[in-house]
Amino acid sequence: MSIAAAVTPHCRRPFLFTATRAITRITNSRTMSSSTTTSQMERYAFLAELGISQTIPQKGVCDGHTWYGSGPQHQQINPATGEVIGTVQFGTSKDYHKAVSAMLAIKDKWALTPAPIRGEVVRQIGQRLREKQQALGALVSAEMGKILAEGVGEVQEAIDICDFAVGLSRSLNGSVIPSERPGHFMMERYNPLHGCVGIVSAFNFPCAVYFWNVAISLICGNVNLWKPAETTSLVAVALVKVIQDVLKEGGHDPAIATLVCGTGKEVGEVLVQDQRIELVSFTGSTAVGRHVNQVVAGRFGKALLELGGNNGMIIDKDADLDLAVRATLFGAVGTAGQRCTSLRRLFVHEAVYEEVVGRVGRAYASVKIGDPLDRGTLCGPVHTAAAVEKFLSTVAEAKKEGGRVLVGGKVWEGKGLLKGGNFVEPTVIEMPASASVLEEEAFIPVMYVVKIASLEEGIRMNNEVKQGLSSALFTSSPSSVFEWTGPGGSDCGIVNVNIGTSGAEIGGAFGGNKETGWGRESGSDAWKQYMRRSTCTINHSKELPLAQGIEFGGNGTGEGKIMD
Ligand code: UN1
Repeated sequence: MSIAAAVTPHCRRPFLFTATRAITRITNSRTMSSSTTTSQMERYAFLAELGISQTIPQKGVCDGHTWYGSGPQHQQINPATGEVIGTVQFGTSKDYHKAVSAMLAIKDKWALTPAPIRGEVVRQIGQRLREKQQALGALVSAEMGKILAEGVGEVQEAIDICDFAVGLSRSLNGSVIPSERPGHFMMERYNPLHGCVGIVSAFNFPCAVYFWNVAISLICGNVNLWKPAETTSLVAVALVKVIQDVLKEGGHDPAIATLVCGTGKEVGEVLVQDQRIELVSFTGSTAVGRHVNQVVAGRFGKALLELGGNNGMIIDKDADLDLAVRATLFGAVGTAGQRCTSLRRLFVHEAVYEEVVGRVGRAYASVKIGDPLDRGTLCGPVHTAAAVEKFLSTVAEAKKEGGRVLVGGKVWEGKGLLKGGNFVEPTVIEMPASASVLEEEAFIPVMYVVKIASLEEGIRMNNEVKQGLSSALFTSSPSSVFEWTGPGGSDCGIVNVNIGTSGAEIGGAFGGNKETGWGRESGSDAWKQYMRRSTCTINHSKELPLAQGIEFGGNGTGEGKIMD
């Protein structure tokens, strides 16, 4: 199908992604003639509200007491323009050890603080995030490249998980279990971990994913060290400044949330190998996650993994196509295809295939590519120049495998300041079902469309890949809903119906199966991973009966006998 044929008049309304909260205008015009220091200062004025200097390098390590960093200076780049937004002085492994020592010094005190008091601290942090939401959202947008609505929405996700954690701090429920022995009481208790928690996060959600971990881990009574992605270190510095202000003003232990910006080699690797880091929560690629998993397992630590997704969506013949097309657009184009949950593989029933492809083409045509800080932009840049290369090689590979580019397929050349940006066209490629490119997750706005003859074929193709994060089915049939969500349905951690693959709420456990790593973060009972679980049996009788009816040495001979 050609692009012209792909454009049909069915698209009734513009596709706008807007955060649910009001968005303040951050920039005015994108017609600046040259990037003079003054205009740049004005464009990034929101940094001042976050205590970030555009000219003086930020220290990238915080042990709660002081900010330092003796590693190299790292320039933080706006992927839409190539401008340097600021500089962060990275930490070394020596700096890392200093931060861990600070955490160890206050670990026990924090673990003994009542959970609802820990919750109050997280409540205050959430409140401060609310006050700084617009500025933080703008920084996320400028440094990561996602559009402003999504940057602000990401901070909202952090606020939401803080609220969730506050409530949780008054439950953290264990259970009472009936004992088979008279005068005995059994219960499960959850205590803080003995060791520290290390959080290694990715560039694409530089704020929310950290908070999924730290908000929950804090109320669970743990001390935490964060190693953010190198390219989003400014967001990390800004967020930890917010947290540290709250902790210091409230007289709380400042080393419960430490930060070490740095490279994976210098800091990440040391963290993963460090016996004192009992839980490593890692978000990133499957390749690196495999390594993290092996190293942490080798020292019998706990690894919580959030790795690659290769998410599929089925549009069945009985689907509401309006909803399905809107969900397709947000899933595949939102965050320029750089969510773990982004839609990569669209399976469309042959009965509605032509119509869906037409509507999708029309919807894509309405997407404005541009500066993510500009209102109206729906697709910002990809995060790095390497991602542009990946885009080009992926499109070439897909074509080689018989793919037909329906929409996009090229690098997008920005004007003015945007000339320095990493832009590509959101792309739709029609693929034969057998193509091997369908098996790989490329973190770019490329979506493959495959025609299917039945729901069963769609489910089989959805499950055929090694990853298992998110999936969606559009249908109006109740029996299909139960087939899809049941044992013969999607094998993913997120199984949606009539909503897209991305944009999960914080209340559910977030994560995926198979090569996505089996981790669950955020809501539901994900908190249990941040705690040490004990089964406690308490004898309040004057006897010592053994379980399973065993009599052991009761007659003084030391011989045991199993009772009938
Ligand atoms: C990620 O891409 O790493 O469900 C997290 C979503 C967001 C979180 C994505 N709430 O798309």
